[in-house]
Amino acid sequence: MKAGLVVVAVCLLACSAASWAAPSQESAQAAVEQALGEVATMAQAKAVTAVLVTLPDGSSLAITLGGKEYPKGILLHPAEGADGKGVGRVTYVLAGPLSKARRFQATIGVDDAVERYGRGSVTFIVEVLRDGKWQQLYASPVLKLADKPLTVGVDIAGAQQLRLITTDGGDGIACDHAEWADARLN
Ligand SMILES: [Ca+2]
Repeated sequence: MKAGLVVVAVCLLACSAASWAAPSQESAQAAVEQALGEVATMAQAKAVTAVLVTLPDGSSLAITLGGKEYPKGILLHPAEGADGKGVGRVTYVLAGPLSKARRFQATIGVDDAVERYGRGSVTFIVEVLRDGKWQQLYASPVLKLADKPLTVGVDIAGAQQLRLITTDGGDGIACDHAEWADARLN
């Protein structure tokens, strides 16, 4: 895989629940492994991972929140589970250089790309595994397409794993282009 590019989710432009392809377990694991490798080589720059929105034809779209483009970030579109609720998760093992990370920061919101459809509503949750226990460090309100992006900054010192979660905001996953723009560890 190219350095600096990790695909967590493949998202089609047509905005419906049926059109979105959930990442496979294999691709999610590959994303984590790539992220770890990348951070290992970019530790001095305090960078974490770069994830672009990649379309089926191989082209990429910049993440755009509130009219601002972000060259890096994570698209974590919730997927509908057997219970009908939409959830997306990605977990990073904070080993090696990552064990020195003290803060996780990102700008969160629903990508402007779904503006034409006039919908999209999600929540964002940050959890860490510390001393063998999962702790929730952050939970956003329901963010809708028209809402201003929010900034997340949490203390992750001493954590062994970092988990990012998005939910469908309680109304299904259609157009839920949930994005952690400029996600980084410091
Ligand atoms: Ca939703």
